[in-house]
Amino acid sequence: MSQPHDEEGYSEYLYKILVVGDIGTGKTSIIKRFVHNIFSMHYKSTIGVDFALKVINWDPKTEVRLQLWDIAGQERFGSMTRVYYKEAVGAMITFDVTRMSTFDAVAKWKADIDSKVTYGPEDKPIPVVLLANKCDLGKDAFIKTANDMDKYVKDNGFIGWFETSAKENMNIEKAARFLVEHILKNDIRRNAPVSDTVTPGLGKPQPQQTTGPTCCK
Ligand SMILES: Nc1nc2c(ncn2[C@@H]2O[C@H](COP(=O)(O)OP(=O)(O)OP(=O)(O)O)[C@@H](O)[C@H]2O)c(=O)[nH]1
Ligand SMILES: [Mg+2]
Repeated sequence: MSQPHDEEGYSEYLYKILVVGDIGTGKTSIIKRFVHNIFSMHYKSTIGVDFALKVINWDPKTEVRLQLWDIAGQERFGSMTRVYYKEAVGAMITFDVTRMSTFDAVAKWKADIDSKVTYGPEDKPIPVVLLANKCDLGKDAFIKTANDMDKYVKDNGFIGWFETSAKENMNIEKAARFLVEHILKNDIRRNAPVSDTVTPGLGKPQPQQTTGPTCCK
């Protein structure tokens, strides 16, 4: 594979990011806000997996393309996640601050990711950021204190956590940038030129694996 730098030192990176978390916690809404800057209260549950591409001009010489895999909450009970997780280099796990059960499920999602996807020769866990979503529904709705959350993420191997709101557009970009910083620092897949992995002209990237899932949308 060629180096990602061209003659002028311009680099493009493509990273596959998983967005997981229990049903209705706001994964699709977070992605729609991040990619298209739109939000709707209308709930249409994702079936299987959906995709979105977000291009970030990281700095004048670096473009980062995030291929976001929006995995349906109901997939925690299915058998496809191993296939969906393949070659991911980072993840976001969401929970709904008004529903304790969705927070309880966070550990299950994290364990699922850690057991099914790693990076590098040492098989390190991929960086995962925790999103406490729907924080617009009120501070009182928040089910953990900030100190508890700091401790929780440290104890459970997350790189960090953010209170987010897809509705109010709060902290989504910040959380994504934080994750990308870690991915870049890890130097994961830096040698993969974008032209090898992105289908030109398609807003919706194709799944990278050949034995992959049927995309259900
Ligand atoms: N108030 C509020 N509502 C939100 C927020 N994010 C999502 N919602 C609402 O929560 C519901 C579920 O959001 P989705 O984004 O579809 O949730 P999901 O995690 O993709 O759900 P599945 O695809 O079923 O796994 C929708 O009615 C959204 O409008 C938020 O930040 N604040
Ligand atoms: Mg969804």
